[in-house]
Amino acid sequence: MDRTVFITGASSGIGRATAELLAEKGFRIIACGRREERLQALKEKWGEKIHVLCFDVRDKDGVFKAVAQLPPEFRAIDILINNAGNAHGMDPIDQGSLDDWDAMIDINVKGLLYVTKALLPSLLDGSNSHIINIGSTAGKEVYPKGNVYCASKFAVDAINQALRIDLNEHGIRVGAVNPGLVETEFSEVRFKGDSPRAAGVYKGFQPLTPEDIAEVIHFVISRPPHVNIADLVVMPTDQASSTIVRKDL
Ligand code: NDP
Ligand code: 8X3
Repeated sequence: MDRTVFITGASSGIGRATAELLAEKGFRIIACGRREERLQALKEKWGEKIHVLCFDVRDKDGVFKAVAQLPPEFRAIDILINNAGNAHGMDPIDQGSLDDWDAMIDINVKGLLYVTKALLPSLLDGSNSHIINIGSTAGKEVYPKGNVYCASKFAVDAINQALRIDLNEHGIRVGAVNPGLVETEFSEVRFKGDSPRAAGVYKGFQPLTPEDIAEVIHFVISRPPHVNIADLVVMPTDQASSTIVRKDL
């Protein structure tokens, strides 16, 4: 197995677990994020299979420069996993912070588009290329105070469909994996380092782990070339919808 996977947001959570699982399965990984030391730790663990690429997905020029700097052995990308993203804040819309709104639209939507655009020449060159977009149950159902985060994930859903339509004639597979509640640094970021509040999100029920989603992503990318899993929702058993979670508090 020598396919090359470009993963954004590989420094933490779902992206890191996916980078680790795919490295173990023999894929070559381009591990992206802003926190270089975390990505270097991945490289130290997995060696030559990992190439570290540090950039902020909001930085349009930085994205294209980073991709242009890939060494020859990592230039032919087979699989793009658009995973980088976060929620910033959780407020009723009349009290929302404009900076939080900018962050979510700039990272989750525009950043995903920049990375995809930068990699399309390589993906179009390949014969079995695949794009996986990490959406969310928040991109299927709006929940109270989810407003702009949900909007950003609804946009990911639309972009996932649009890419599949526009790239159909090129034979590129495009699909989304939409997780429900996964315990990662997601809520730490959303609540700006308020750890007790973040931990509270996952109390009283069994959330998904990042490894659960990594396994699903591996399943999706290891289907035969004629099989495209277009849109997949994965929730903890204790979760029935964005707002209905069975808790034993
Ligand atoms: P984490 O906070 O653990 O990981 C987020 C990753 O995104 C980090 O690696 C971070 O890297 C990267 N990232 C964030 N902002 C930027 C940026 N501006 N430029 C480059 N990279 C960035 O959260 P998750 O693993 O949970 O989130 C991963 C994806 O899964 C997100 O798209 C999220 O919306 C989605 N998701 C999460 C769910 C959950 O319950 N946890 C459920 C459904 C979807 P760094 O900070 O080093 O740049
Ligand atoms: C993350 C899932 O429900 O916290 O996308 O918004 S949720």
